[in-house]
Amino acid sequence: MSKIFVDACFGKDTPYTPVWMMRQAGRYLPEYMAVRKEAGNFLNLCHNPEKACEVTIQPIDIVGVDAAILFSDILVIPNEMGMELKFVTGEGPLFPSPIKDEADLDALIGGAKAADKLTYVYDTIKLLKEQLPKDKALIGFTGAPWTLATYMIEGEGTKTYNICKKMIYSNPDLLHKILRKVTDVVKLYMENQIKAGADVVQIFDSWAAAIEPGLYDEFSWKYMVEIAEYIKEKYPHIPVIMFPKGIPAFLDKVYGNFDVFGVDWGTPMALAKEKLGDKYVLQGNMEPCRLYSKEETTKCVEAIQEVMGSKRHIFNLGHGILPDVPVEHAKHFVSECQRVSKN
Ligand code: 1CP
Repeated sequence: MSKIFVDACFGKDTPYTPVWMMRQAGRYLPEYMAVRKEAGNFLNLCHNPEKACEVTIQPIDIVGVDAAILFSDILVIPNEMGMELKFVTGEGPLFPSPIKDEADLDALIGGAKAADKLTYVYDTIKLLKEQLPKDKALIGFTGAPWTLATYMIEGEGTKTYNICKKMIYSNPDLLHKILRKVTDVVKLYMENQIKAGADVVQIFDSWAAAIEPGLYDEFSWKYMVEIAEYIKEKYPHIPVIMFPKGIPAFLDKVYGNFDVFGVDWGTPMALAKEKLGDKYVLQGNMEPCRLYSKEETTKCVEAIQEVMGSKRHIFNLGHGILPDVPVEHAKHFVSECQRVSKN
């Protein structure tokens, strides 16, 4: 059975423009909170394929999106490379022993040894292939090497990125060694997700904007492109989505073999279309906080539709949905995207 989401990723005509939301399986859904409570904590939920599968499917059933994104987290990768990981309630992720020097990096597990430890992710995907409606696509994902490295070096989320930035300017060789080791794991991790049944994969570079535009290729984009090209060469039928957040100054320099470019909410869709619309299908890009108002949501969906005109487009938010958005408003966003784009 053909999947409207996969067709749209390849720029084929579809009955309407498909829609999903970044972070669609999460805390704004009471049903998610119930399963998370049963699991005890967030990492237990990621490690439990039955429960991870259940929360992956919730937004399909409850909100009506056209694709499911695997329930997991980008940080399971450094965790399985050997870095202890804690999720501190209310404060987010914490690696108590971040990478300080080459010896710390050398102590981490690399390549297939690390990628093959993520069995709970592959088991979740296999279960999802049995349980997801056949017309819905399953999106696998990873963090970009740079975004993963920010947590591995800083030890936690950061506003200033000062430790990573110090490394960019004073020890770039070590940063490249970290990015190389992570890239090699991520290539195999993506491949394993595809072998388990992922229909599409997305690379999240959530912290792209921390790098000055002139250095973005060197420290992030080229590694993302290497991952995308590895996948496209071996699995040309699997669409690859790149989502670098907050880099409008880099739009002129975007290159590489992938299918969909994820546009963040700070980049006007018309600008992205002008620069990249001929080369890539575009995904995005409503400012997620518009979800607080149904009227503002409708206005924005109509404006994006006006620019994209039901061609070479996938509706999404321009970053993740926030936990205090009413579920009704998320449903409204999804149905409005499907309504305005109907052929
Ligand atoms: O239940 C909870 O309280 C945990 C909150 C939570 C959830 C629901 C975290 C911790 N991760 C997730 C799931 C998650 N993370 C998904 C699930 C699938 C879906 O989208 O529905 C995905 C794709 C991610 C990816 C992720 N994790 C990113 C990239 C996407 C983005 O939003 O930019 C990043 C940066 C993370 C790190 C992370 N994990 C969790 C938190 C709170 C964070 C962000 C911390 C920070 O701001 O630095």
